[in-house]
Amino acid sequence: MERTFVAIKPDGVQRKLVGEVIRRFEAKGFTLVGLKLINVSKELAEKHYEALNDKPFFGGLIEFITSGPVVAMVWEGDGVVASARKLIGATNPLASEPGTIRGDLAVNVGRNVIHGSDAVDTANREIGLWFAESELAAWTPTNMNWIHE
Ligand code: DAT
Ligand code: MG
Repeated sequence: MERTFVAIKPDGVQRKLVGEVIRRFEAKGFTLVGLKLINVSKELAEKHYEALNDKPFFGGLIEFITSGPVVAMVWEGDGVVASARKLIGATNPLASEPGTIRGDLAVNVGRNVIHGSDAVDTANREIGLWFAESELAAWTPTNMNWIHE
């Protein structure tokens, strides 16, 4: 089953949006298989955002993501990687569609509440970076037959 990495950034935690974000993923029909609240080290932040290390905003991004606790999650489901990106919305919240998390809850690209992996291979890399295998729980929700035919 496909998995993706999702993180509620320090702004989302400070703004008490953790429940709101989890509610949306649960209501959609995805399954939570990993969850922890952590202060992110500079080392982990830099590895996570490695692909952006030549961008002018990289320093600010690392400072932001390490500025307070982050809720790191792994969600499971058919097509969850691409679907999570749709639930999350465009990177710039002013361009995100209403109905998306960023579109409904944010206004600034540097305070866009949530991260979601952008592809299946990225998701696997990010899950491995943030979680030990022993921190992930494989389980089958009892309502599965009411979500999938
Ligand atoms: P996304 O988080 O939608 O996958 P990304 O991977 O391109 O977007 O960038 C990672 C984060 O970096 C993004 O959520 C917010 C920040 N960021 C991206 N572009 C930015 C910009 N032009 N100015 C400031 N921060 C930016
Ligand atoms: Mg990205």
